[in-house]
Amino acid sequence: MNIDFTGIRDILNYDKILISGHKNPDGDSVGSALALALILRKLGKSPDIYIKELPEHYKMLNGTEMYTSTVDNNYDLFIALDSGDKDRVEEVAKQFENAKMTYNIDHHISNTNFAMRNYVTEASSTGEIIFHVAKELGAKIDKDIASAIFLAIISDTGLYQYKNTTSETYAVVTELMKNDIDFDRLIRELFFERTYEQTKLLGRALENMELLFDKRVALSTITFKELKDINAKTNEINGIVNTIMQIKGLKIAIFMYEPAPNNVKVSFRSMEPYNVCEIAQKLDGGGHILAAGAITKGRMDEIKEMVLKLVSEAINK
Ligand SMILES: [Mn+2]
Repeated sequence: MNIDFTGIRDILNYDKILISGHKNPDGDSVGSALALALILRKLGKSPDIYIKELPEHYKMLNGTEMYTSTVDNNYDLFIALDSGDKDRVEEVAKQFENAKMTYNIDHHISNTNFAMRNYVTEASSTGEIIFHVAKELGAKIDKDIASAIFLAIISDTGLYQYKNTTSETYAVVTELMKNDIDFDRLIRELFFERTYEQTKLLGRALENMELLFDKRVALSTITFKELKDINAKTNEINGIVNTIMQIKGLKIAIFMYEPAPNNVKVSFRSMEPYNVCEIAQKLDGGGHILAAGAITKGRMDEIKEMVLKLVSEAINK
């Protein structure tokens, strides 16, 4: 790994340490923060890890009781993880400003080097960097640390399917596997497990799906009533749009549902060169070029018409 770790060992000179990932934490944010906290705990430190609310599907990791949403105002050292810029730690921005020393460990090439010390390099995930941090600090990787780093890596690489996966990533995973981690359980729980209601909901969504614009676009909807009938919670909706996007030859996948009456959430996925972020922005949403979304007020049929008009413009451009 091509990274200058000069000064990283100074972490051990501080006593009151706060570790933070980014807002709306993903698996890399959660896993790398937990791994670093466990590493520091092995070295005699008791860091706090800030998280507003730990998403349910990360609770399978050991050590998650270390996460807290109540933090003090004054820390000696603030370590920001997986955050490309200072805005990403907004919920603890005050703690960042107040800290005597700040570290920034991240793998986003767009990182703005916003801390006093910055350890930024291209890697599959922040978790992959934390593996090397453990070596630098002289901490022995154990099963819990290895599991947290493993979760970070599989989460950011989509189980090694994205281009950010490198031979170095596999080399790190090879080391992690020596710690007897429950990789099968972690992979299943993170990527494949669905509740009964989620499975019913997916079935209904696929049944409701229409193929449009010369088979280039697929759209599906779930109404508030259908959601109630299946007894599904709104956090069980995740991933339906990705399943739709798996259709061979599809360019744009759209999934719309009503979390509440007259409230419609729209999710988009696309293949290059189609930019669904532009479409989402016209609905006051946003996201990435190939994955975006919006929450809109109004009736499902009205919003669907609006969405199809925007999609038609984008696809016929
Ligand atoms: Mn990441």
